[in-house]
Amino acid sequence: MPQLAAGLSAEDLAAQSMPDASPGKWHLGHVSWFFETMILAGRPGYRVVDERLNAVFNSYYEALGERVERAERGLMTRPSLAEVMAYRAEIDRRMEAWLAEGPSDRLEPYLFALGLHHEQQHQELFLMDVLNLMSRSRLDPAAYEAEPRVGEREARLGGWVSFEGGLTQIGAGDDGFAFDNERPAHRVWLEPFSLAADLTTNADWIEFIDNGGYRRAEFWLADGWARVKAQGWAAPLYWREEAAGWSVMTLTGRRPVDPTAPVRHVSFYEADAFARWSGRRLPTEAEWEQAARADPTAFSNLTGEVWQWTASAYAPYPGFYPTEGTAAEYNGKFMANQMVLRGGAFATPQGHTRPSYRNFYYPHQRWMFAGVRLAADGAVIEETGAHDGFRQDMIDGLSRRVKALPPKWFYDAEGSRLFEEITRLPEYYPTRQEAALLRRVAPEWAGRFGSDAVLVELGSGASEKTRIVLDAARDLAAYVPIDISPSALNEAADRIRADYPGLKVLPVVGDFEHLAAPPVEAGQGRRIGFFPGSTIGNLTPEAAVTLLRSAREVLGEGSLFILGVDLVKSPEVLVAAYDDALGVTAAFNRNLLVRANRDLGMDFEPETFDHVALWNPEHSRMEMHLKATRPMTVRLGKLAFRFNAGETVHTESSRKFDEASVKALAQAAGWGLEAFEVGPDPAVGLALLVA
Ligand code: SAH
Ligand code: AVI
Repeated sequence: MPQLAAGLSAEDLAAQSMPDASPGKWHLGHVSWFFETMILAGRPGYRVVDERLNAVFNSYYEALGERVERAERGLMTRPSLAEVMAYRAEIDRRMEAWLAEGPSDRLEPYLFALGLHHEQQHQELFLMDVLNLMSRSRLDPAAYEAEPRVGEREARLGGWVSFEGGLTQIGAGDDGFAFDNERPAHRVWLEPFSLAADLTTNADWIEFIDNGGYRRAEFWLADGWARVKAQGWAAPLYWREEAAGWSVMTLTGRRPVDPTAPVRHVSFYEADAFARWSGRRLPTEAEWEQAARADPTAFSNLTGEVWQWTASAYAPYPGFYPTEGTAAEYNGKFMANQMVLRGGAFATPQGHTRPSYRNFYYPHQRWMFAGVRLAADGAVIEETGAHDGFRQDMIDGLSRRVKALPPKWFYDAEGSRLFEEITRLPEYYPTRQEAALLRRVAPEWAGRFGSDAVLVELGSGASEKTRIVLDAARDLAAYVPIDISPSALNEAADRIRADYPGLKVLPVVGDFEHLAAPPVEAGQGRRIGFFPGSTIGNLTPEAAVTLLRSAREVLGEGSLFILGVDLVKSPEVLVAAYDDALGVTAAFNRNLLVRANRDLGMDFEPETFDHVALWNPEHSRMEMHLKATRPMTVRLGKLAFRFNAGETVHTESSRKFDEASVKALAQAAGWGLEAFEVGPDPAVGLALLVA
């Protein structure tokens, strides 16, 4: 074969047209042909429905005679769809008769199951091929209004899941249906490894592109680099760069690339280059299977989203033997030059896949629903960049139909300083009112702590209210303030150390939604949780229950918990507290954008966003929003987020409670409500909970 540019043959170049895809009606005929050929034709005296259709619907079976080559299938205008459907109806009729009669030998039941699984494979192929055809149209057609999916996409879990490795077993056992290539089950040795909890996203891929991923040969296998050059790969298949950013062809038409969605339509070569660029690698198929069997709930989208490339060549397992008879050509004869993919795609029929399932494609192919889950050697201690969480929340939050950001990102050094300024404003009553109420109840409640108790404060900020508790409980063993804002936390810890010399002060920088046990130096004394300021109201009701439940678990049986809540009151008083005359709360709100510009290199113009504070009676909460005063596009690297004039980002909710809602919250989280005290107007409440 003559060799062309970069070692690619004419055949390789022809692959840019689509020799792998078949017309829909071919799939329809072929799946019925399979039943006829594999089962019915084996019976003595059987007469085929139409001899000529054999060559049309035979996919790749050498033993079954002549056939139309795959790349030519699209050229056939006959048989017509009506003829194909008539053929299918006739095969269905004959198969029903076969079913009524029952199998005549040991192999037939397996071939029947194989035929059903084969048909499911073609259901997915059908969608792959339809999408490929659509991608070639200048009209950007859409086949569906909503993507046909086997189930909902699962939310990201974050981080890595580590496995010790050792001797394990992979492959399908004798029970249930499996393809011949999944057998026999056999032992393999695994070194310690980790697998990413989540699939690689489009945002990750855009970073790879922006970082020269498709231009830097050092990331690529030689064969892959030859493809990049010869076929001009610069992004996944179906992606197009437009003024507004990347778009992608989908079954629902051409759409903006969703940065939060798992990447699709990448070849093995691209997956491998991406992994090398990431400083990671692709998992072996044995690692993938072991992880999927041992800890399936530790991962998101193991199946139901994309097939995941592995680093394993598609080869026979030790002891492999092909299915007897004509179906011998089903899998085994492809065991060279292809790579294994594991998992399952959004378009894979329900129940079709299993942990031992081995999908396989050539390393350059991209039209299937294939993506990436990274792996690494040994245990991965999460060394996330300082701003990774903020970046991820920003991408997720601005990609939503109703834009929103978690309020925890308010608290950089400037945000913490602005919050302290808020607490001194005449309109912001909660801090003063809560401090006064705490002074009233603290002596009695501290009397229940016992000696050597450990005060664990969530979202401690400046630790000002803490002093009221410390003054009332002089025999505390330790104080453990937890806050996401390092500057506020450490400065407060220093001040408390200076003013309470006998007290062990053990600050923990962290997210109180991921609570860990107090440091061992705190000792074993009774744990007293302290969560003032109505910061619990900044969480969704579900997250509030989750946090209190995990606090109960971490603080342990017999612990106490002092919870501060703001109470429902007149909207005028509430709105004034969140929209003060001096504009400090507005500055606090806009500081989120200032922070995004500094930490993430974004290009918000904070002054073009209005501060909005409103009372939402339906959810019993104050809301803060930032409202775009004109249409604009904001960028995060190559990602672009569009704002219409008047569109808002919801930056904070502050839920307001009453005694009944506090009691319900405490009980849902497994705490008992021991006491509930309410101060004078504008009223706030303090609850004492017991584990
Ligand atoms: N407890 C103080 C401060 C309340 S302001 C008071 O009542 O006045 C809220 C505090 O919680 C801030 O210091 C902020 O940095 C912190 N915070 C907000 N979200 C957090 C999170 N997810 N994890 C840890 N700290 C958080
Ligand atoms: C920390 N948190 C309880 C405050 C609140 O009232 O929701 C934050 C705040 N937002 C605007 N002003 C103060």
